[in-house]
Amino acid sequence: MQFDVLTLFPEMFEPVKQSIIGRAEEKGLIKINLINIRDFSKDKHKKVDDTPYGGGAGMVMRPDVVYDAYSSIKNKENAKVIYLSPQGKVLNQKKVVELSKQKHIILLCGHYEGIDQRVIDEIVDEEISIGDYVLTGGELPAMVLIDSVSRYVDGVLTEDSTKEESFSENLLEYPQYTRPEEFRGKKVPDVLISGHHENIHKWRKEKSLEITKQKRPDLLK
Ligand code: 4G3
Repeated sequence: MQFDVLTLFPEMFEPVKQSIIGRAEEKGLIKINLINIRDFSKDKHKKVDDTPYGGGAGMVMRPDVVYDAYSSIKNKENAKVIYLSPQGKVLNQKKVVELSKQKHIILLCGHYEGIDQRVIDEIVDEEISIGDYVLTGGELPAMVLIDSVSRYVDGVLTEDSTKEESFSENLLEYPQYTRPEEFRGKKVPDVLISGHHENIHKWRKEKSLEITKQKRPDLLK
């Protein structure tokens, strides 16, 4: 799966190249291309933004510069262009799984007060938000999307870690325990030590339900 990221701050994506996602890229399972929008400014000062028509605070990213950066991406005929913005539909696990079936995703990261509406209307297929709060740019949301979607690309994670995952069944995770068997007077639940796989499965399912009722009853509705 290929991600092309249109951004003014490609250096922000450095940490993504580490960890599990970095490993997946080394294995050739995913590819992350960073496109610096500033490289497409024709201005001698490499300016990418300007004052808003009609007045008001802040700056707006110019449509021509963003469009030229987008145009530089090759073989984008079947790509889905996503704009990360607080006005988008809020990302959830169902959407993450749906996006993981795409071969090619282009992520547009905005800054300042936003991007000129005309280039958004011209190139964007879908507007997505990672939650109801405002950030200084779309880069962190783009990284959240890359990370969450890449987990579902074949070979990135071990088989059972995504299958067993409670969120795909709309339930929260059951509690996990490891050694020591006793910690500050607290014992690991007997059933987990019993080796009785059927009972363990039943216990975990019950715990998932109990925790979801307690912490996120909205997920059961
Ligand atoms: C566009 C996304 C981009 C318009 C981006 C601000 C939060 C999210 C930006 C705009 C962002 C989010 C950049 N902040 N909740 N900031 O996904 O007003």
